Amino acid sequence: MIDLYSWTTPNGRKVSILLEELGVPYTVKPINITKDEQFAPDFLKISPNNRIPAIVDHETGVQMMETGAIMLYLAQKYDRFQAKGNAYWQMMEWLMWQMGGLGPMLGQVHHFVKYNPGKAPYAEERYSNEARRLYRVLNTQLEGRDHVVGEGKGIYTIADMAMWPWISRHDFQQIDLADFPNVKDWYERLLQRPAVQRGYHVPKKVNDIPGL
Ligand SMILES: N[C@@H](CCC(=O)N[C@@H](CS)C(=O)NCC(=O)O)C(=O)O
Repeated sequence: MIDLYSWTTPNGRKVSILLEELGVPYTVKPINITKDEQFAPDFLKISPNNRIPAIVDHETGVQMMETGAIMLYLAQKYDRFQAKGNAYWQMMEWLMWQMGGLGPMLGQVHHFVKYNPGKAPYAEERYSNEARRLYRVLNTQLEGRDHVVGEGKGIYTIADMAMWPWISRHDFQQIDLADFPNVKDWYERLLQRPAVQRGYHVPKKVNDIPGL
């Protein structure tokens, strides 16, 4: 059995969506980051960076923080939602792009534009421009494809699951998905998946899923 320590955020939802897609049993341990529960000593033993999500896999003894690592671990453990051959490295490429670019930059947009507007105009402009640039990159990658990686139409991998919860907050980022039609189609395609919908509402439902 896997314990998932998480909260209702894009990073948390990446892993709950993957666990729902895998259909494996897991127990959710809510860590309310609005109440600083991520700093509790017991949680720090699992996630020394005091961030959610984290997992403990009681079957293997593995405990981990960092979504990129957690998703690779789970994809490898169950041998699902990972590309093979050269496409494996393409999956790594886009997973790293999400971890180092899309997630952190959109996170900055949420911080400055959504939650602290007017306090730092330069930061608002810089991160909003960067967000639009990243949406353009993703839109180009999705041209003619159903998924971010793989040959032809592509295959559904952890790279898609890592990006989708960030794109689900396009309203926070003041992004109109109509400006990025390939991203919009991809977003709506994944939105129809029952596992994505279930994973979004972990550890609890706080709002309707945008676009549903
Ligand atoms: N690189 C980390 C980022 C995790 C992260 O930033 N989590 C946020 C929620 S989305 C958090 O726990 N924030 C609590 C805090 O800032 O103290 C990952 O991918 O797991």
